[in-house]
Amino acid sequence: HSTTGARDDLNNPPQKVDCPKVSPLLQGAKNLSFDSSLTLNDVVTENEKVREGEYEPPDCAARQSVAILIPFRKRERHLVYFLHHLHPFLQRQQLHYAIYVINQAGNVTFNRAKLLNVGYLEALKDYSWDCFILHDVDLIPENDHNLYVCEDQPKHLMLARNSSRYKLMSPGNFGGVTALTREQFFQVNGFSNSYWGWGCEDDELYVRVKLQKMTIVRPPEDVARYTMLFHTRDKGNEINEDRGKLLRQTPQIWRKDGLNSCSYKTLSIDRLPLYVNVTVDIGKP
Ligand code: UDH
Repeated sequence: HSTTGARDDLNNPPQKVDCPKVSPLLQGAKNLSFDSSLTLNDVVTENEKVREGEYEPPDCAARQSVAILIPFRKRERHLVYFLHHLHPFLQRQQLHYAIYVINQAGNVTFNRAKLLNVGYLEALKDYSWDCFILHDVDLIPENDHNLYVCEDQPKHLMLARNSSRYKLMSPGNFGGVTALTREQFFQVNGFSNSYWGWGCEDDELYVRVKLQKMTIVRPPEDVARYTMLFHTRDKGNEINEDRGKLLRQTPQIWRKDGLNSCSYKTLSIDRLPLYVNVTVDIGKP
């Protein structure tokens, strides 16, 4: 494609050149701060270039279009910090991206995995995203060399947290923040919809990936570091006592329990300035 923008014809706008392989805007490791007086409105003001949760680099064509999917219920304070840090972080990486918050309606048991399936299906109605980042709201990346793009294999991005003194996660861990292409997530049939409450839905995705003979790629250990926002166990997300039994059934059930069986009712889609808020009734256990 063209590399000069000489002609500025409305019907034929100049094509942008590809963004460089390594963004010149990266800053490396950062000490993050969390100001308790920060409001969502402040973050909106900081991010005027974000429209309905979406952003594109102004001067170059992003190498990937990435949907960030956040499973969510009643973590408003965490979300303010998340948006405050993540929007500039993603912009420094010169990505075309949008943030989707998948908000579970009602008070029945939380289901992180099913919410992420819903996020994938709903986001694809907006745009044919190349890459999906499945992201807990309480994890904030500390180093912008931790690239929020997909690779030819599924990627695990959260390898160490301040809360565990940056001790490396075990190689079998696939939780917190992961990146799968549209095709990879489709190939494993997404997550199981059957994990109500806390635990093992991320291990189950790992098994699905392995059953497809895919491998897991990881960023360098020193960049895959996160600050975890403090919280206690949420009401409605108690430990799932069936998780071990369910996990052993993965080889038998993955084909019929996943994206292809994810039934839900979308209650609202609010295109807010900094994110798309999808409120969904996902049923009950
Ligand atoms: N989440 C919500 N609302 C909830 C439950 C979970 O938004 O009520 C989302 C949120 O994105 C969160 C993610 O699901 O980051 C994972 O849930 P979690 O943070 O509860 O899981 P984690 O393993 O913590 O981080 C488990 C309980 C830890 C208790 C710690 C006591 N020291």
